[in-house]
Amino acid sequence: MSTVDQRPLADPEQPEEPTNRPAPRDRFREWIARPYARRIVILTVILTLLIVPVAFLVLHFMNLSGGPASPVMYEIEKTMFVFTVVSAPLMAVTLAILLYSLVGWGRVKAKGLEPPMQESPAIRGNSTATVLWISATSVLAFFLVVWGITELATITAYSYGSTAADQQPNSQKAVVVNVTGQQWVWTFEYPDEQGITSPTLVVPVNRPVYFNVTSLDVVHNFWAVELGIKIDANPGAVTNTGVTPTKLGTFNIRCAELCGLHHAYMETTVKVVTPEEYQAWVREMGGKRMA
Ligand SMILES: [Cu+2]
Repeated sequence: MSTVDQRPLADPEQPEEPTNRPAPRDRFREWIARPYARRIVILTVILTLLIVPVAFLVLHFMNLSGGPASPVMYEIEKTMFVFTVVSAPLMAVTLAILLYSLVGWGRVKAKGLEPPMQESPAIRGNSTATVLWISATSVLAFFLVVWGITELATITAYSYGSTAADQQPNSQKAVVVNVTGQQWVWTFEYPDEQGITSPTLVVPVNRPVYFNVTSLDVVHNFWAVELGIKIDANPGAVTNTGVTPTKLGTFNIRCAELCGLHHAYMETTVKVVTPEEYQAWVREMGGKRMA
């Protein structure tokens, strides 16, 4: 038995007689009456309902490692979640068609069956479907663009301290840290604390920290994961970013720019401590900051 479809293909140059075309509502009824269409719609709904809690769980498990440890990271995680939820139906319908095609048509082929005959006019060329698809995806995309630009402004304001002081989580004088990347270590220098240096970052909680970032050799990228800040470390130039840590704990710092053989091991930690612990650490490191 041949599995090659011998039916004549529709000639796109010769559309059906308009008088024979059913009304859009009837076409939709015919379409949804097809068993595979109904199964794909049901699969889409189930997958949408699955994707949202999975996204929530992923964020939850990410937070087990300590984040979000700053307002910036909180905004970033909120944005990741909103983007996932809004794109979930589109991801679901794509996955539903893919899964149904793989499983359903795989079974047809395995059993040596003929593919089902066309049951009603193809949805291709249906202007109602086209308009619905384009409007729905445009509205979603527009929402995400507006959300993204708004969040970007918020995050930039938090990171660079350009927000008015009363909108900052804390308006105290910033701790300044000079960050230097080199193959394959980070060094943190505190110019306001007699220039003490440390291979790990230690900062007080609820106080702005301002970073001057540079590199001694190639391009690196200073990424404080749970604090939600990330900026290039370029040789011969200084880049700036800032953050106000709002959670006590030890968090990750990584290099986020492929910089050579041991790039993957170019990591250290940031310890967010109480102001008293910070003073004690500064004294222990040789600084003499007054309380
Ligand atoms: Cu690097």
